[in-house]
Amino acid sequence: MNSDRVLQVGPLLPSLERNLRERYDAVLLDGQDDGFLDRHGAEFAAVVTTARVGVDRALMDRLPGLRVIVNFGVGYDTTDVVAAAERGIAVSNTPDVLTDCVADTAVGGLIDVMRRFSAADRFVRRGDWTRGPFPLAAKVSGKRIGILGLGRIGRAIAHRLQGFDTEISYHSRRPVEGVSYAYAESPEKLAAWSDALIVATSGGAGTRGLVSAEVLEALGPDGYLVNIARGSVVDEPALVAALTGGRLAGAALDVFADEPNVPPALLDLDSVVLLPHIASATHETREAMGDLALLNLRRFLEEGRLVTPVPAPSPQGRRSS
Ligand code: 8YV
Repeated sequence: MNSDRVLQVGPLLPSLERNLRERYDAVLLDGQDDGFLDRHGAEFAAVVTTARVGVDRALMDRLPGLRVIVNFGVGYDTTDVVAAAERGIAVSNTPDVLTDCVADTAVGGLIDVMRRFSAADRFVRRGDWTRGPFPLAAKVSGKRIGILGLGRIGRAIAHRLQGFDTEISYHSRRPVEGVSYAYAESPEKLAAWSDALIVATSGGAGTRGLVSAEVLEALGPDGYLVNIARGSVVDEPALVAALTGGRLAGAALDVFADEPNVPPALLDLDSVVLLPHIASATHETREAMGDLALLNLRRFLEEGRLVTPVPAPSPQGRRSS
């Protein structure tokens, strides 16, 4: 029996799916009958999945021959990396290749929510311009921007925002060496200082609810929130309450706690920019992510090593991507 098979878990980029089928004769788990894993689970050495789906402990238990999980996406909070480490299963992700697009989206969201471009677009389409001018918005250049999580993406956001003469401060688990931005001791202190707070941490247990009701209160009624990280990092009910109660000026959100479900209260709010998790969603970047996922799979199956392994899990570690 072939015990080196590749299992696809969750829908992937069509070109990646095609490559997996053509080069590895990969099998798609979705749509298989209930007994499929009982009959064939032991045959799979590799899983290729996406940051949106991942592999939990229960699925690993049904794949006793599994040696590698290749994750399409930089975030891997949907894969239980502790369970993988216990079983000696290697895990890879797709860092770096998406940094530009995610940082571009953060800056785009920031400008959109502060200058109210999406709201102004709706205003024009509704025909409201013929009845009077659009209300004034908030200036972006020169503002104080707090970045929560100064990993690759956080740094790329900061780098872009320097071009807007903004002041930048950040909070992460510990100060990052070699950067000149001021370090804030806590998310609350960062939010209290910031005109806008950009969330760029990784998801998972270590960052769950990091942007709490207290952090949103510190950001205040003139403050803006941008989230391109994970919905789990923000206390979403508290965010909705702050926005609907006028205790936060606005938010640009690419990620939500229960995607693709967006809190209904946000749908009618003109002060929020709502994006369907598209920060990395360009042809160029998604192809590069697919190529890197394939490279990880090939190297692992041929040479037993990954090109971009995820860091070893640290208990409750708060990481930045
Ligand atoms: C993608 C992401 O939405 O890389 C991540 O962590 O969230 C995004 O790039 C995801 O990987 C697509 O499935």
